[in-house]
Amino acid sequence: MPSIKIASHPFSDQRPGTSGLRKKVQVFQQPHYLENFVQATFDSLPDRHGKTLVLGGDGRYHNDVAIQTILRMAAANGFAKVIVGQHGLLSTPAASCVIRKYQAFGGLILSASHNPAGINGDFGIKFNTANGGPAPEKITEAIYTRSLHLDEYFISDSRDIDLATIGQQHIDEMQVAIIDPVTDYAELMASIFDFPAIRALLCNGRFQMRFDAMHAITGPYAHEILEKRLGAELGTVINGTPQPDFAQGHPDPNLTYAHDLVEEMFAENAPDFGAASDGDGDRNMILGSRFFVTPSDSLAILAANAHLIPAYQVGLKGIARSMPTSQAADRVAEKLGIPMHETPTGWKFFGNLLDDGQTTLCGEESFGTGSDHIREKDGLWAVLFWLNILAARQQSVADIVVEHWRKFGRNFYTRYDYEAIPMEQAKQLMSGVEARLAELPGMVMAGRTITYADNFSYVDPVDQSHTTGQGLRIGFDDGARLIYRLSGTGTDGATLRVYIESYQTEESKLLDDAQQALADLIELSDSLARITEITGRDAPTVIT
Ligand code: G16
Repeated sequence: MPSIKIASHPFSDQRPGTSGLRKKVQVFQQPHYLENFVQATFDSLPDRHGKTLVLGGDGRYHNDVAIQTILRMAAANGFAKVIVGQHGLLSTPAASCVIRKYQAFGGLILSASHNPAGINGDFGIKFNTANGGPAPEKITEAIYTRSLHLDEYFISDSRDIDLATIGQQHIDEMQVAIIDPVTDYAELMASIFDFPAIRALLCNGRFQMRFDAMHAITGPYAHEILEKRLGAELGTVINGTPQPDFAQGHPDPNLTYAHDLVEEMFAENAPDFGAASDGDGDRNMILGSRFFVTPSDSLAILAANAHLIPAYQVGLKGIARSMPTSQAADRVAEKLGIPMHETPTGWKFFGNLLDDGQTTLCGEESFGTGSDHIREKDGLWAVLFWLNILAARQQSVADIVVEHWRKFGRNFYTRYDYEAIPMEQAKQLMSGVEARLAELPGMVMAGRTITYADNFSYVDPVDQSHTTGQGLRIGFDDGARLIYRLSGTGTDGATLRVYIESYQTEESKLLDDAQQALADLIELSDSLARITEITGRDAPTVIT
């Protein structure tokens, strides 16, 4: 079939955000909208000819249609081969794993992560480079610039490919390899962790675990790895069949949205260990019996226990965290005598540090943890890491966390999200705080002295790229911090995120409730930014 050139017109709203282009499904369904973004991406990659592309998504509504379109466009744009997950499925971490394993030129991942799906939900697409990680800003900006002028795209005139059958097919000259989406990833996990020890824990007749796949992509991965390869009892994985609308849920593994799991983990006779992952499988939430582990604490605890994991026994090269993530991991890095890196929000900022061997573990407060095994955060990897620690230490989750606090002190932490506020209000609020940054240092607020106040910027130590405007930080003399930031992943108005942290070493206060321990800072965060006054909201949409 010949490739054809289709006349189109530029779209003005195709600038990728924190993680690719995310929009309402209906936006993506506009004629030429997806095609324009894909062509803008291909045009930004002049050396793509004759190369291999990886393709897959989290199975959300529109995934199937978009996959076929992209396959035809890849054929018309000179790719020699596309490796695609069966049924068009690949979790984000699995896509990163496959890109690296088969030394592909890059990959397109179709997902809007934890955002709801379905015809009225969100869709998304992002490009990952040959290292398996999200494209850096110089590429995403080039894609955006190209999209502003693009008025034609190239697509093969061929029919849809049968994506149900594993094996080789062709579109014109291009080879399409349909692979099992789980196998390569499962093998990678087995090479990192002590599977026999985890199997012994899961099969000891006492240990109970629950994993909530939230009707999204991690279901098949969790069934295969936890139940089949590691012998966990059938039923360990709940909500394990991916659905295009995620059963009308919100597949964000936090205390609000993972309610099935949270209910069970906080009931009498709760399982020993609970975990959940998100829409595309890169996030994780870790729970013990009636115990929640904050993502920031989780990163610190993984780092402090990494010597128990086969792949990390050689030692960690460094730890990296996004700026709003609590400073708990910094204390572990200090103790281990390894570098600690603070980056802007967005996994893409870890890529250079990982490629350059400057860090081994990375983490974000937004329920993301990962390592140099791939270049994306990785939900099931974090779950297996915890299982490996539990198998080695034979203690409860709560005991491990409390012991950690006794040794390192506790970083109390909470995040307040105000979702879907009008953009104008969000801008007014942020510029109001920004205007005060210069006068804040030296002032005493919430019983503490402010030592610095700035708008976070970052110079990448590897390529010296400079990123500015990454969140307003107010730091106090006792280690406490208040941070204001606008989300880069929302699709509805603006989402204001307020990150609140304090540091406590007094033994008698280590087990205090976080909301109470942070009450004075929470109050200050509202009055300082005039949140209630400007937005009219008297409570956040989500507290984590
Ligand atoms: C994405 C990025 C993460 C980031 C998160 C939250 O996660 O990959 O690095 O921390 O968004 O971003 P924001 O605060 O701007 O909404 P995911 O899981 O949505 O791909």
